[in-house]
Amino acid sequence: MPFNLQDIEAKWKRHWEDQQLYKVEVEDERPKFYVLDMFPYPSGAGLHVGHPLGYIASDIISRYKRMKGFNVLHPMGFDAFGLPAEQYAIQTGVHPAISTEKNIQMYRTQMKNIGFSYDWSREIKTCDPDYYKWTQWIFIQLFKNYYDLADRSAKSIDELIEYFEDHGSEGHTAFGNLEKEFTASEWQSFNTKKKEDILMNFRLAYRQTTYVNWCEALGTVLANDEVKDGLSERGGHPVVQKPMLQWSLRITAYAERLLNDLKELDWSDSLKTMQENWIGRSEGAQVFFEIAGHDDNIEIFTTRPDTIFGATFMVLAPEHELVESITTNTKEVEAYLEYVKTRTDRERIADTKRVTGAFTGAFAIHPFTGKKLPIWIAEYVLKDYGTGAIMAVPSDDERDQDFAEKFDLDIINVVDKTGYEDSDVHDKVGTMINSGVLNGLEVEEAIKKIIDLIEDKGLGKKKVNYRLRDANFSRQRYWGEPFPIVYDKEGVPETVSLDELPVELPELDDYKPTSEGKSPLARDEEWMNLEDGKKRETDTMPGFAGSSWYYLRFMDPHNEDRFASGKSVDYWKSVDLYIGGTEHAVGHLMYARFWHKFLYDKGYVPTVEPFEKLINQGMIQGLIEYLYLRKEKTNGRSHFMCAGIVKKEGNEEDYIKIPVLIDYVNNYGSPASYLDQNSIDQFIDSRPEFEDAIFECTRGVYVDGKFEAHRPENSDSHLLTHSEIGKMSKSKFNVINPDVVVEEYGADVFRMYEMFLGPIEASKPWDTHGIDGVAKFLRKFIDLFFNDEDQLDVSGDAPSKEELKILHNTIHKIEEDIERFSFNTCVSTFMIAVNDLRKLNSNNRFILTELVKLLAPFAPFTCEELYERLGHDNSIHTTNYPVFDPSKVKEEEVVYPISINGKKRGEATFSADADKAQIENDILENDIVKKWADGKSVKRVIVVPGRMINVVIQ
Ligand code: ANZ
Repeated sequence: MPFNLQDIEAKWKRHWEDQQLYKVEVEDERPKFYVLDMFPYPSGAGLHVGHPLGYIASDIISRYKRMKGFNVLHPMGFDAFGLPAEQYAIQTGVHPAISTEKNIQMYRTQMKNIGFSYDWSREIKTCDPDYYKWTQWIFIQLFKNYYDLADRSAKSIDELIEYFEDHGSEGHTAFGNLEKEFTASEWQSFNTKKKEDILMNFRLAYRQTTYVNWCEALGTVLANDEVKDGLSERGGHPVVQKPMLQWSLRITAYAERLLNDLKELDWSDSLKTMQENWIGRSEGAQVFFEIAGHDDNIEIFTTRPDTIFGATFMVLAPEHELVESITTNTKEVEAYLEYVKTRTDRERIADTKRVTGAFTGAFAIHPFTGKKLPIWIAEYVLKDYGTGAIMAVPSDDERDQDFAEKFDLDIINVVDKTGYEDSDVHDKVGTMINSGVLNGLEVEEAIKKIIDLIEDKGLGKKKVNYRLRDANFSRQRYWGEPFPIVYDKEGVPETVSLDELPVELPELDDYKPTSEGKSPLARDEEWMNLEDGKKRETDTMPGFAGSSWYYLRFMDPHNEDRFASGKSVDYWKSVDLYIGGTEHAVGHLMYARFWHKFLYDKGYVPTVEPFEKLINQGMIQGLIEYLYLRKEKTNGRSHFMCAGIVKKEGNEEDYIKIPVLIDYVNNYGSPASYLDQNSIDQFIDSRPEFEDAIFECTRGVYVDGKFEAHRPENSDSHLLTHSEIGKMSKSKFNVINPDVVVEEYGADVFRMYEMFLGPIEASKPWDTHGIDGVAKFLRKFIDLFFNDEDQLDVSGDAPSKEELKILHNTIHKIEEDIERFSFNTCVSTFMIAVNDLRKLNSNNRFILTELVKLLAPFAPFTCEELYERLGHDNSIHTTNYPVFDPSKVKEEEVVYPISINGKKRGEATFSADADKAQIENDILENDIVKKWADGKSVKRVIVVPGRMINVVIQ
């Protein structure tokens, strides 16, 4: 081996950094290409081999585009605010900024080891005050704007104020809910607080009462996934839904545009569908039902107004604002409300089998029949969807049907589906019956007719509803962006002035939330209380704040006067290629699109979408080894059983599976599938709570650290585990650190191997069986350049036709495959090319120089070294990409299949540039044709050049 792969890495890493090879600037005359990875949260665990999969793909594209003459922006940064650092701080007292910085350093080193061509001069961290200054600035813009439905654009709230001054609320076109209309003179007479309360209904960043998961015992608000069955995941304490005033972002204003603009994006269909479902557009009607003996109406949203004659009762969400005023059945309702408090929205949606509810005692009046409909409250009606109230049609809605059956309510069939045998209750088909004026109509006609009637009678109107909810933007945590908001003595919020930005996070001694469920910032009185009795907002922003616009900051990361200069956003525009995991399909990608559209409306960015093309890399999975733990203890002891015993004799439901550590590093994908005495000791070390557990295997039992044989003593007794393929994660003990692989094989082998594992979008288990094959390929490639004494040995002769053909076929295939992001097939193409050149004993300088350029995006270290050894003093990564010449791969001869009367009878070879007329002529002299003609006449010859010849004989 002329050089060791690992030895050259340090040299080139330093060199690229010294030369600032990947640093870019705006260059107006050059075309740009912006390739972005979803930036990571720097956790203490570091990168595992799953993370770089997308990074390697994007790096290949970046290097390829650079060599194709593009000015490539390829940055990296860190999504650095978040819960783990805060929890670590609570446990250890180490400030999150310190632990985060340490983790970032580890990530940066790991990434540099893999040779990514990031422009590190643009690195950003969302927790950096210079960065979050602009996150706060965007929040202020959202606060100061509303969405105008007439213009379909964000507008300054001052314009709305002006409108109210002149016209009152009548005819306004702002997106939002107004509780009560007012005139211009009423508006003028309102005090500041009242005006602010009204404006809060329209601002794009606004405060409203939302429900949080409140755990009294832990004294904290919990995220949805920290709650299970009404209990905190940590500690199992009761969690209730508690109303709290919190900041929200009015993303719902953009629902329609977020949906429509999806069409133009080069994203996968599955990703688009996920976003469509999340936005959840439903067409239907809003209908008002009077309440007997009350002035108030119940407003419902239905997608099936045609079934209105089948409505036999009404259901309100338990949190509906009318519940209190209409309830006469107080005891039952109060008890039910207590129960609902323990249920998260997620559980309420998921538990379709749990049918619960309470009758309020009140009745609504059916707008067409005048019948009295009992009004119930039930958890299956959600407060935040539609209007939080429904007309229940048990004949055509499953949940309503279950409810009616359980509580013995009427069911009236209104849709006759006998003509539609294969249809089920969800299909909008059938003929209307028992439905007064609608009788005899088909469902689709009935929907149109009833909406007309509803509108004519002033009972409501046609309406489009979206499932999308406004985004809760407050967290009662420390490690996030402070809000740029202060409250005056009356509690009216105002934004801090721009020259006061950033509002920096203060240092604290204690990072726990306060006992009232406020953020720990509320403990820092000095920070919170300002002169004139004003107070700062003490909540912080959620994780998605900083990640909603980071791609813009990369365009101009050090700008102190603007989030990014106009010049830079006009040049870089939006991300051409974005690569990341599907876990961000709806959260991050939806919020970023929303912020981008808002900034577009305000003229800050020139494009309507942030990410033109998006690829979701698949997950690299790992083997997880599980021990089975019996749910019921044996004599008060935890009891682990051999997987084999459970599979054979046990009932899996009676066991809990506990992931255990397997020795991956030494075994590379062939883990021990059993635990011996030594491993059990290790397990107990890591999980001391199982110190006195019993470990039972087919051959005996381990108790108190000793093995007792059931059967004749057997020295290699062990506890069989059960293996499954699953997520690679620290908690599953199956994480493989790329550093280890890079150290053993070199970064280039690691890069190519990850690509070789399979299509970028597919999930695949980490399996190192093939890694030696890739290492061998790279060695063979290098060997083409050197003789047996490891000296460079390339021939300066003109390349032969065969060599040129191999080269240009390779250029063609690699280029085509890179353009369609098929990197695994690129690796195979390289392998084939090297084998073909070896067969020719080729060491041609020209061919090898071109080939090394083709390989450079994949194996940047090796190719840079080879290029230097070939005598170049510039970097290979800034040279021009080889150009495919079709004439070099043209076949000299073409073998044609000959068919006689449509049946293949033989073959004939013609020169590749023989024209049609010539072939038609020459084929008549062909022996096969002569034989089959056998004296008969040739009626017609059909030639498809390059493809086939058919001779018609009669
Ligand atoms: C009467 C009806 C009859 C309905 C029927 C459905 C079928 P999507 O498509 O999801 O928008 N609904 C409305 N608001 C609700 C809420 N807050 N919680 C739970 N359910 C709610 O579905 C809209 C339908 O879901 C509405 O149409 C309503 O039930 C219910 F044969 O009204 B329907």
